[in-house]
Order: sequence, then C-alpha cells, then structure tokens
Amino acid sequence: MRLSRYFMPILKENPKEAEIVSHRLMLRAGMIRQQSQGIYSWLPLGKRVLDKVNNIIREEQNRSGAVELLMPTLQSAELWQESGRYDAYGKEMLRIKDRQERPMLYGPTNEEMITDIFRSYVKSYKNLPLNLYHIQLKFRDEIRPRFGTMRSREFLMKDAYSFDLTKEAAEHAYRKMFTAYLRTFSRLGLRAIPMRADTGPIGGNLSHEFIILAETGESEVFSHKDFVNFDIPAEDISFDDVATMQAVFDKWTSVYAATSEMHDEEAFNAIPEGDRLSARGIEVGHIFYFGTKYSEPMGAKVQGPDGKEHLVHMGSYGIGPTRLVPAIIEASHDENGIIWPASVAPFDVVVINMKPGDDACDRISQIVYGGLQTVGKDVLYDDTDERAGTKFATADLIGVPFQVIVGPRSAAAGEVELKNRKTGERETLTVEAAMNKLAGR
Ligand code: P5A
Repeated sequence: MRLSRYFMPILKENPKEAEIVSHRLMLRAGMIRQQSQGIYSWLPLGKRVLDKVNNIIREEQNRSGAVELLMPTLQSAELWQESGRYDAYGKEMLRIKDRQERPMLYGPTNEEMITDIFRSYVKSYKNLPLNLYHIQLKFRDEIRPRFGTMRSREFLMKDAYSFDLTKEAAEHAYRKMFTAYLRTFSRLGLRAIPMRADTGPIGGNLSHEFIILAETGESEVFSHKDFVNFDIPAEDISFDDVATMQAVFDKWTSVYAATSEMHDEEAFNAIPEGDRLSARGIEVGHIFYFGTKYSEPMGAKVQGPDGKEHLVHMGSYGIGPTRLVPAIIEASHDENGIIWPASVAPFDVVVINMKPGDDACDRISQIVYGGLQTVGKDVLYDDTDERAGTKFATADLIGVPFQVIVGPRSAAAGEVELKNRKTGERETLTVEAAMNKLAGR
C-alpha cells in the first residue's frame, strides 16, 4: 500500500477526550473515529488490525472444533420473551419497533437465537457435540461507555455456543473453549489469566473471565503470581481427548485467581505474601456453562441413546475483538506510539522513502516494496513528500514492527537502514540482505 494513496488520518495533537493511552494512540494513528457516543467507525489502519485479531480468534475456534456461522444483529423480541430475558435485561437492551410495530431489539448476545436455530434442526444425540460461533456486532446501552472501543455501546463479539447431551459432555466442551482461549490470547501477544467470575445476566454457576493485567483496567483482580510461568497448550493438543482438556483446566485453575466480585480474602491471604498479585485488569473474554437455562424454556431437546428426549446442556463463550485491540496497545507501547506484536500488526514492514523524486531512493524503495509483497508481506510504502521527522514519527506511532529507511546517500551505495520498532535497533544492510532478513520472518 502506497501511503500517498491510503487513508490514514494521523492526528498531530493529543485528543483531549482520550483518558487512557490506547484510546489516545488509536485516535492519533487514525485507527478509529467516534460517530456518536460509544459507537465507532474502524478506519483502514484499525480495520487491518481488527481483521488480523479476528482471524487468529477464528483459527483457534476452528481448531477446537467450533463451526462458524453468521446471525443477524437485529432480533425479534419474541425469542427473548420465550426465554424470559426480554423484561429481565433492562435498559442495556436497545429496543426497536419495525414499521408493523413489531418489537425488535439490537442483539446484546445470541443465546436465544442460537437455541432457536438448534431446536429447529438438531433432533438426535448423534449430531452432538456441537459448537457454533459467529463474529458479529452487538449493542449494549452501557451507562458509561468509555476509553474508546474498550467499553463501547456497539462492539464486536466472537460468541460461541455449545450443545451437549449431558452435563459431563458440556463440561468437556467448556474446557475445550478454555484451552482455545489460552492459545488465542497467547497468539495475540497477551498473557491472559482465567479467573472465577460472576455470571450476571447470562446465568449459570460455572464461569471464567480471561483477564489481562493493565493499570488502566476496569476490573480489580487478585491472583497467584505463578500464572506468569504456566505453559500455553501446544497447537497440536488433542481437543477431543477428555483427560488432556481436564489436565489443562486443572493446571490453570490450580492456583488462586478471582475478580473482585468473587474474591475470597481468606484464600488470597493463604498465598505467601511475595506470591500475591493484586492488580487491575481488562476482561477480554468470558465463558459460561449454564446447563438447561435456555434449552428448558425454549424446548431444545434431542433424542438420547435411551430413546428418550433430553434437554441439551449449553454453554456460551465470548471474546471482544474490538476491546482486544486497545488491550493489546495498553500492553505494548512506548512514548512514541504503538508497538504491535507481529501477529496483529497492520503491516509487517514500512518502507520509508526519504526523498521521493531521487532516482536511487525511488528505485530502491520500489525494489524493497515490490519484492517483499511478492513474498507475501504486508508492506506500507511511505512515498509522501512529508519531512523526514514527520515520516519517522508516523512510522513509530503506527507501530509497524520493521522500518526500512531509504535515504539518498545509502541508496546510491545500494544500502538501506533497517530499524526494529520494538528494540529501536538500527543496522545498515545491502538491499538484498535487508530483504532476506525481512522475508525470513
Ligand atoms: C458469552 C458469549 C456474553 O455475552 N454471551 C455470548 C456471553 N458474555 S459477556 O461477558 O457479556 O461478553 C463477552 C465479551 O465481550 C466483550 N464485551 C465488550 N467489548 C467492548 N465493549 C463492551 N461494552 C463490551 N461488553 C462485553 C468482552 O471482551 C467480554 O468478555
């Protein structure tokens, strides 16, 4: 992508409304724009990051055996009247009427709708286990939307829903998602701690929030320090093996961790003082097992091996991609801007042409830009006429992992400078050496 033809509205000044660093940097880097309170557009640079986050989530959901579909944002009130949540959900639900005066709502979550899909098609235990997910916008009329897309009113959620014949099978489904979440957050460059959590309006009594530690987090959390050293389950782990999933779950729940709502002061104080972690955190995922809470009122039953009808046991599993993007920035930035983990960086490399119009600079920039694209890299080519200082500041602000700096003197000698955004390390290399180094990453 040539920067001169891209749309990346960088702000020079710090936006006044931004209270936390991720919000400030997302606005300054031209990633998002507020359209009305708690409702955002994702501008091209932000959209690239969001897509990469979604793809990692999708890969790990698929790996664990979940199946993707897409449900609508608008739902009929009838479904929610069946489950009994239409009245219970309160003011957070945006209620709408269509032209026939039929009550509709903008979905804050999809337990009812997925249960309706399930009951319409699945009639036998032979089609279980089943886990269906989608990545779709939600709306919750939060009292206090704040911190940009960290807590917004319209936000993206990956929500998965599992269906099983028995409680035991449903608990295995829960542990599969638990494992998939550990892998997902790790691939996003985050260390998330699963914590026993309150279930709120979703219901049930088994629930974990996945929390990443950050000073600006909205949740107060208490845990054992050991989590920092736990191994992340490997890519080839067997999701279908009950004992394997149980072992991952047991390990990751073996030491104390809880949010303030579930905090047990006595259990926490039993941890040796030096191993206690009392901090703030950001909830990036939340999983629930709620048994027959929805299948019972909505009549979602399958025929079991005994020939009898059984209510299905369900769980639901949420991740907030539009919250994860700022959460990643909270965890990874410096005074000059964002430092993206390679897995979600909007571009892999930015080629900075210091003097567009100079033959050697144009030629070498083009070789690097074209060559790296050929080997599958996402490359941003800064071919604009901005001053050198501005170009460097922009490259640092948007946090692309590598910068290839093409200046007139080095270009004439067939060399470029390669800068690592994270370490700040710079080295002068021949064009070929720089390209080989970047292509190999
Ligand atoms: C689980 C999936 C649920 O809604 N039903 C379907 C269950 N869980 S939850 O905890 O309420 O939300 C899941 C995740 O969505 C993100 N999230 C938000 N992100 C941005 N702004 C918000 N206002 C917001 N509310 C929830 C969080 O990542 C949460 O863990």
